[in-house]
Amino acid sequence: MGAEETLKLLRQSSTYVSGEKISSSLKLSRTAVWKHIQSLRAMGYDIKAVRNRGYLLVDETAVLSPDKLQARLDEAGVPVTIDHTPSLPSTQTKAMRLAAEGAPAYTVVSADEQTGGRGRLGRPWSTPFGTALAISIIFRPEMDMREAPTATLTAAAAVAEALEEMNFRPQIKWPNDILLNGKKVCGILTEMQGEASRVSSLVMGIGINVNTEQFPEQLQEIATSLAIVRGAPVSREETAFHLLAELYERMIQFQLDGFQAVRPLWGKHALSYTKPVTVVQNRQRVTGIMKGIETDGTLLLEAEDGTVHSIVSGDIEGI
Ligand code: BTX
Repeated sequence: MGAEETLKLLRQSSTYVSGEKISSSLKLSRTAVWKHIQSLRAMGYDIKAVRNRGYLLVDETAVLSPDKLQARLDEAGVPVTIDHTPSLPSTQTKAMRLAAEGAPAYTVVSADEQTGGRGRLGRPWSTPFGTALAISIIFRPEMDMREAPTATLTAAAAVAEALEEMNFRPQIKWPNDILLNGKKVCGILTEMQGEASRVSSLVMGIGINVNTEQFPEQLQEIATSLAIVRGAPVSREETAFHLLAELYERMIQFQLDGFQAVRPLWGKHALSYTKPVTVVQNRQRVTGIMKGIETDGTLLLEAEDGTVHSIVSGDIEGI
């Protein structure tokens, strides 16, 4: 409670606010004010402290305020409900549990840090505290499990559109990587629950590197962030807003008119390859020229001998 009030006072001032002023306005001891400043810093707020002057809120770009984000989405008519926690093992695991317990569509689980973030096939996904977006959204579409690949492509198109709205030039690498300058800035994980072939819930997990500056060694060559590309910090809240608004709109389009309605957008952002690529699928490798995707999301590869392979899932090697 006191931390929120302290933050309000700091936001209202463009210069330093003295500790005395905060403690008298909020009727708190100087020690309590200091503790609130420490907890705000731990949440990612950049607060400068100078003796005899007080405290100054320098930069809020690192912080995602769930209340402000929710208010902005409400105002824009995006009917999602944000369920934000500072630290979670994985937003995806929590969202899958909530979905199984009956949570409504458009529940958005988010976190400032994931300690066990996961990608496809059990691969790890890195989400250091306060620098990235980790979001999992529950959808309850009327769809068949076989449509799952196109739901993932729809999410990829939505992410690319959202980043373009923020003046980036994203490229989609089939099926679900979003690249900036040839490096991965976002990953998408789609998981489902259902009976027989009907889907009862579809949970989309999206991780975007927003202000990450230093990646673990094994990612340095392949990963980038919005801040690295822009050369300046980028607001996580702004990024989350564009992402959720786009994702909601594109998923509605997908449910009403199918993937064919979203496909042109996917195509607009898709990386096109002139040289042959190798796709790894269940430890099998197929090399060929990419001929685009089919309406069900499968990748078409024309091998050297002219045969065309339809690839349902896999990873394009390199690039
Ligand atoms: P993927 O299997 O396509 O990619 C995983 C691979 O990406 C890893 O093996 C590693 O090489 C690389 N990688 C890991 N972390 C990063 C990173 N931060 N930036 C760039 N490359 C990285 C992609 O799986 C799907 C990722 C979904 C992540 C979201 S975050 C919210 C939700 N919660 C959760 O646990 N997962 C999803």
